[in-house]
Amino acid sequence: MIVCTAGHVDHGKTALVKALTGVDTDRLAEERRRGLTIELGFAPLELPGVGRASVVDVPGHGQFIPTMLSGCSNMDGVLFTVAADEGPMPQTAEHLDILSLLGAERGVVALTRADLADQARLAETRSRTEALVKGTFLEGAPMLPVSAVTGAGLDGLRAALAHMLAQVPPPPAGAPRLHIDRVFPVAGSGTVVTGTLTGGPLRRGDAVRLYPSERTARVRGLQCHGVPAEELPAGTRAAVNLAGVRLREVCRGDTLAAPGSLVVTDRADVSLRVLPSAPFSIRSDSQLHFHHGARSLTCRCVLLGRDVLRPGETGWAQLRFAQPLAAAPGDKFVVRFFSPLATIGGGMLVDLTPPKKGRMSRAGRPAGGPGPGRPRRRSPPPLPAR
Ligand SMILES: Nc1nc2c(ncn2[C@@H]2O[C@H](COP(=O)(O)OP(=O)(O)OP(=O)(O)O)[C@@H](O)[C@H]2O)c(=O)[nH]1
Ligand SMILES: [Mg+2]
Repeated sequence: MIVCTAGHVDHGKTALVKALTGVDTDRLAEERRRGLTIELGFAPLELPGVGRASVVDVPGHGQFIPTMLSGCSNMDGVLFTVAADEGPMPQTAEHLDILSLLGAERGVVALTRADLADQARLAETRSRTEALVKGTFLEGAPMLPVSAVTGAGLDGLRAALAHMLAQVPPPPAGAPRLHIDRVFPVAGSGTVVTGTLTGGPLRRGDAVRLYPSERTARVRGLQCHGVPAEELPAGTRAAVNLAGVRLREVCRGDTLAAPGSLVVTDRADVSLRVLPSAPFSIRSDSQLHFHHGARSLTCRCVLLGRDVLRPGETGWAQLRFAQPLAAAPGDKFVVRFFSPLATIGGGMLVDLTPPKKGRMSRAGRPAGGPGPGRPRRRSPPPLPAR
């Protein structure tokens, strides 16, 4: 099972992961020099009654939101941090928005750096955090003061995380999928990719496909946190040694999946929700950053049946991607504005092979049909419940 961290820069995510697991997930020299997480970090977490879970430690700095997005796209639960001595900050709210858009269902809130806050400050941070999470998946979640320096509160946090993961339903028995977040060579073994395995188990010897290139490869070896395995279940961090693919033929953001299980497309009809807190509306034909799994693309957003989608509204749109997208219907995504760079909304991919729809379809007139006056080829289905 996967727990991802979240929270503003310097709010003690990495220090807390180290205090819980013994692993310093800031492994790059630049990260250690700057005291800043830049890349995703990974650590095994032993929890009473649960066994071994995996922590994905994400960066908090606003500049690294795409990396944060790639780390939290497939989590079972969230370790949400707010520094007790500082309280909620901009990326506290932005990470919460992103997690909500990605469908996060459970989490634990750690009020970190509690040794730096007196009782009054702690109470203020608690009440501001409660106000922030009201109406989200974190409303009513355990909120625990902790210190990575003194160790105060860590046992209670472990128990809360174990309780949270005990609620996670068993993994599905479908086709395996892994959004690739790292690619590296291993001397004598060739190409290794890592990611969070979802959808179904992966076995040594399995034939797999890399998307969107649609290259075929074979699983030569598997590891979870450095431990070799013949088979890994969905919901684990996986390192996959691939036969039949060269290092330069695969990159971060690609997806490894069962052959034939994903659609490669340049457009999708989506249900799109604009965050209530979004500073702007989305206008038809806007250019947006599109985030799905570990992949970031650019797209043009054609609103269907309207010219503008305002903060708090949900509507139908056709997204036209500048680069190929490999996905399955029902996948979640997040969109961000170009300038200023801000998370604006997200939603669900509904139809990955739609006819092209344009301005005409906005007025409920022909969509994709060759001539004016033709009936719409397909009207959007009713919007799913929020
Ligand atoms: N006193 C005290 N300092 C802490 C505690 N936790 C973290 N710190 C300090 O806070 C600073 C930031 O900690 P990090 O763990 O790197 O914060 P982060 O949230 O991982 O930061 P990013 O990954 O860059 O977003 C460091 O100087 C830590 O030593 C704590 O519990 N008590
Ligand atoms: Mg960090």
